[in-house]
Amino acid sequence: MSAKPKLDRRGFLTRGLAIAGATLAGGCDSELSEQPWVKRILDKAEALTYASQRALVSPTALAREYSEAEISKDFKANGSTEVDDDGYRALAANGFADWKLKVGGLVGQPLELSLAELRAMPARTQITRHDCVEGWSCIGKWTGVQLKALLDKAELKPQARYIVFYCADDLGETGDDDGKYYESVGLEDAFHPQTILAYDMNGAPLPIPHGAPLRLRVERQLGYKMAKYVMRIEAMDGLAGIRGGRGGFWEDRGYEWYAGI
Ligand SMILES: Nc1nc2c(c(=O)[nH]1)N[C@H]1C(S)=C(S)[C@@H](COP(=O)(O)O)O[C@H]1N2
Ligand SMILES: [Mo]
Repeated sequence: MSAKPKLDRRGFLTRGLAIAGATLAGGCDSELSEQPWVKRILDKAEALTYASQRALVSPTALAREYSEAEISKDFKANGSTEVDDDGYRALAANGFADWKLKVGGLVGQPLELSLAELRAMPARTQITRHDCVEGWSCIGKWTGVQLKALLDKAELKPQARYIVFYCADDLGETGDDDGKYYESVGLEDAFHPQTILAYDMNGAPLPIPHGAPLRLRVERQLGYKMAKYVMRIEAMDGLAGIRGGRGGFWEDRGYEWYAGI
């Protein structure tokens, strides 16, 4: 078991339940989300998370990193596992050679970067545990570019308070942008050294079920913050004007914006 802080209530409860549930095959525990009693306990833990995290654990502390031997053999894919969009499929068919990440909003220097250009930037690799709010965890190895390096390159403006990630998948199935997945983080997480845009998973190009060609890893937060299929990043001074106004697809549907673990 990990040496996580005692105050990590959700992690503590989740791991305890995982042991009780004894569904640890392949290094990922699952099935827990099906249990209403698990959901009730996690809901109660939610209220404690933000207060204890922000008051007593530094937001700049590093998330635990694991060894190669601890990588989950079968990392669960969750939420969207493909993108039902012709434009995306065309990009995928071509190995994302024509794909470009757009960086805009409150920046002095808007960017459009190809995968090759992202891969040419300094890379960071980290082996971390992904904790889904549904009650399962998997350990994976992620390689990508630090978000801070991208924001520096784009000359982030001082008015910027949030970084918003726009994804390709229409999880809400509205057929327009309203149903598309999106997420956002504050500047502490944006500048955190373990906050990366990953193009490799476990030493190979990021597979489509896990968010190809690029996904966010924000290791101090829960799984739903880790936007997959990221197409565009925008620096903003507020979140109220974006879609449901609460800073993310699941946040607009009631989840906490600050999902610290
Ligand atoms: N674009 C997009 N990003 C997403 C999701 C999604 O459905 N679409 N699901 C989120 C949730 S709830 C989790 S737990 C993780 C799952 O990542 P994985 O498929 O690599 O396990 O992605 C997160 N990011
Ligand atoms: Mo999740």
